[in-house]
Amino acid sequence: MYKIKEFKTINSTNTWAKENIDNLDDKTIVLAEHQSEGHGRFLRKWISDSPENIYCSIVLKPTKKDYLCNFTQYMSVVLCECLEEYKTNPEIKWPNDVLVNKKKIAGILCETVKNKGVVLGIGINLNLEKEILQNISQPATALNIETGEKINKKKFLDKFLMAFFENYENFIEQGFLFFKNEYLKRINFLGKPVKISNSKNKEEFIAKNINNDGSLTVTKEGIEQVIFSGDIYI
Ligand code: BT5
Repeated sequence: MYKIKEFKTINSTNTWAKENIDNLDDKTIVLAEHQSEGHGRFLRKWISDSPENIYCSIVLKPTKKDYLCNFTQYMSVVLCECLEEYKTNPEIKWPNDVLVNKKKIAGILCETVKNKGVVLGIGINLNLEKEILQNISQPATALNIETGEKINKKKFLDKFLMAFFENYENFIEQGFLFFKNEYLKRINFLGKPVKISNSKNKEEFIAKNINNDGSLTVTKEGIEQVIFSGDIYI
C-alpha cells in the first residue's frame, strides 16, 4: 500500500522528497530520525533533533488534482483522530497546525512539485523534554507530556499512516467536503476575532465560516473576504 524510505539524518524530508520525486513512487514515505534543516513555511525552523519524534514526508502523485489545496487539512484531521485515541483533545489551528491544550504539537508543510506531485510533510512531537519545548518560539507540547507516558513511535506512525491511506481515495475523489464535518468539530475560532498575517501584514478580522473548498471567510467592518493562506492568531 505504501512504502517507507528511512534515513538516520537528512537535511529535510520535504527537500529530499522534492529533489528525488522523479524516482519515488506514489505513496512513498520519507522518514528521518534527525533533520539538519527541518523547516516550516517561509523556511521557519522546525526543531527536529530527537529520534523519538516523527519527521516525515509523504510523496503523493494523484491523477485527480482538483483538491491539492486541501491536503494539509485532510492530514490535520487524520492526526487529530490519532491523537484522540491517546485521550487528548486536539484542535486544528487554520491552516496547518495541530494544538493540544492550546500548544502546538505538530506542523504540516505541503509543497507541490509542478506536474510531478505533492510532498506532504509533517513533524509530530511524540516524545520531547520540557527544556527542548521551551526553546520553541511559540507555546509547544509533545504527546508524552500530555499523556504522562512515553509514546511508542512505531505504533503511532503505523496508526497514523494506516488512517491516512484508509480514506485517501475518498478524499481525492470528493475533496474537502468528504471530511468537512470532521474538520469543523476540531476548530474553535469561528465567530471570534482573529489576527491573520501574510508575508506583508497582520490584520484583525472576525472568523466567520469555513467554506466547502476549505477556505476561510472573515469579515472586517461588514466586508467579507475569503482567505486561502496565512497565519492566524486567536
Ligand atoms: C509548520 O510550519 O508548522 C510546518 C512544519 C513541518 C515540519 C515537517 S518535519 C518533516 C518535514 N520536513 C521538513 O523540513 N518540514 C516538514 P510553520 O507554520 O511555519 O511553523 C513553524 C513554527 O513552528 C516555528 O517558527 C516555531 O514557532 C514552531 N516550531 C518549530 N519547531 C517546533 C516543534 N518541534 N514543535 C512545535 N512547534 C515548533
